[in-house]
Amino acid sequence: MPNEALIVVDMQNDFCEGGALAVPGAGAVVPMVNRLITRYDNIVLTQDWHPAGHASFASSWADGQPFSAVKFPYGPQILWPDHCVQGTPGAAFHPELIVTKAQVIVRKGHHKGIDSYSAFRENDKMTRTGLDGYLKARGLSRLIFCGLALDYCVAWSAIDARQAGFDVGVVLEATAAIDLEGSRKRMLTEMRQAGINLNLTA
Ligand code: VGL
Ligand code: ZN
Repeated sequence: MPNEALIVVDMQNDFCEGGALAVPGAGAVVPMVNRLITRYDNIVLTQDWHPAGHASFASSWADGQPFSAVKFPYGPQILWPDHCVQGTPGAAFHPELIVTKAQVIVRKGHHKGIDSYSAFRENDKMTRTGLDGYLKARGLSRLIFCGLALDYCVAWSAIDARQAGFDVGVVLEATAAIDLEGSRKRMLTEMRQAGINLNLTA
């Protein structure tokens, strides 16, 4: 469909097996995502792209513990292991991902003090990435999401997309979750409540 875009979220080495923030089952997602990429005409890739010493890294704080929840000026934030540092192999796309068809790559998390799970809006809920304007300028009104991680960057992106007025679906079998303290189940519920179609297949 000419008004559809596939949004491939954070298919990067650090989120795959052996990476700094490996998502269980990520390797199996790659062929599923590639199947979707061959099927869609309009492709957006997102890339988590942090400067060294990013505020979301536990190592940036004196007593920072990876996977602990802390309070940032903009609200709750989870501290993560160092990951997807700009220009490092961990920040590169998985070597088997079909990247040639992508028309745009949105990099997020590049402001040192603000994390960005969503590809539309950073975690302060104010700073915008510009993806919304790009999609609307191209007349792309129906968005299909896949990639990593289901319960963080995929879910936050999909929910923001709904709030921005897009028709949204997620291909669950082309995703994998971090599942931190029930986050997978919680975000599936939030997505369903937001009117996101979770019944698409690869
Ligand atoms: C992500 C945690 C930190 C993701 C990115 O891609 O879901 N999660 N940075
Ligand atoms: Zn990140």
